[in-house]
Amino acid sequence: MGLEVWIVESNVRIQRSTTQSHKHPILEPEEKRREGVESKKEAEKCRESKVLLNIRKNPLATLEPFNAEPLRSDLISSYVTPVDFFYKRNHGPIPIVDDIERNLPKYNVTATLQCAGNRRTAMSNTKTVKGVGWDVAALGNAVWGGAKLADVLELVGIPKLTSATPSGGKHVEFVSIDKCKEENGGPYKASIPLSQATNPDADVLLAYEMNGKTLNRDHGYPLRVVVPGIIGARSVKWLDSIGIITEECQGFFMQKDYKMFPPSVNWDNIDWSTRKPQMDFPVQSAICSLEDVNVVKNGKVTIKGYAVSGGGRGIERVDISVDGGKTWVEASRYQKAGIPYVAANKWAWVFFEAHTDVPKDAEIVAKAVDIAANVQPESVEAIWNLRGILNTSWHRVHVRVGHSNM
Ligand SMILES: Nc1nc2c(c(=O)[nH]1)N[C@H]1C(S)=C(S)[C@@H](COP(=O)(O)O)O[C@H]1N2
Ligand SMILES: [Mo]
Repeated sequence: MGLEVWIVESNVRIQRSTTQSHKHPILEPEEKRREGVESKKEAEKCRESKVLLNIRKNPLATLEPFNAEPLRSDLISSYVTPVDFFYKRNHGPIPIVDDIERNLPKYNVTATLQCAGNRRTAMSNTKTVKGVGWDVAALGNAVWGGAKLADVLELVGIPKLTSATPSGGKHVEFVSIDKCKEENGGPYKASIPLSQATNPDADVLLAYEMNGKTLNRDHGYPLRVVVPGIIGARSVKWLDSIGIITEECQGFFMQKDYKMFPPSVNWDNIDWSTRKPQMDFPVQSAICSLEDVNVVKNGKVTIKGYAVSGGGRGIERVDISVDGGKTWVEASRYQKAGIPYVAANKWAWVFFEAHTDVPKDAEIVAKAVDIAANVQPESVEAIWNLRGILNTSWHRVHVRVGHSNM
């Protein structure tokens, strides 16, 4: 993997090889300038390919860090999200890293990565929340290619299905090489439980490919972690080192961010230590074939979108309502065109579709149910939280039935 291994007393550390001409890329002022240019170029490229930059809708977002999501309709134009249409979420400038060797068995895992802040803008409509203002497309579904973390850990003497090492290691920490202001210029980092990391069925990857091609810089080139079924924040990009630690990672994004608080907590009474870092994401769905207040001609609409749940829970059902949730019809679901969905791929989203008549000025609603019978909550108020994460409330779109003279 181009990873070097040290075993230091109780700590196991795996680090990216720093041999040959490797320079730490973001220390060089020249490289740093190039980085800025490169990420702007990437941004331009995305604009050309019609990815809607978040910056256009949200004055708080900037090109650096580069945050972008596609249009709803582009998101569902392909089951496997093309790299250009895959949302980008960064906390610092995008670094440049040398390539690595690849010498462990390669696995391809189709998994949906979702930012915990997906659908945050709608949560802010209830009461302002802090964070990047995403619409419903801060997620994507890719075929990730790479080595299983369980195999890498076995190489350094940690057997499969281990929950604690003899010296008390219980968590696996991923440290990046990027620099984030929230970490006072230090790298982005996160951890997952050792039991998950060493479970081959959890499909945690050290990925170097996305949709059959070498990972690009936006998405973590040369090596990133992909942890299926949990919020995107734990899938660390531009991996520099992996450590086995006793307590979960103490980094900013584990301890001072990406935690789910109740609606009663505000910025004056928040105590970050009272909550665990968010891992699994709950059941989610959104309508992508319609924008708010689309005018439909003849009262017939096609309602299409995605549904996905965390923790490997498949989607049992997607219900659609055209009267704000009074009555429902079940949508069809598919992962592969023409093949009925029977919880085939537990890490990947399903697309849903329903054709229906709509009354005048309809409120169209989607709600998904996962295989554990978890249902999306009806109201956003009930799950409002100050960081605006995990808005999984029923997705509602308003349409009007128009006449030809409108
Ligand atoms: N090194 C590093 N890894 C990171 C981030 C980051 O800023 N730096 N952002 C995280 C967040 S919050 C998300 S949602 C995903 C986004 O992955 P993507 O940009 O490939 O879609 O990467 C995660 N990994
Ligand atoms: Mo995120």
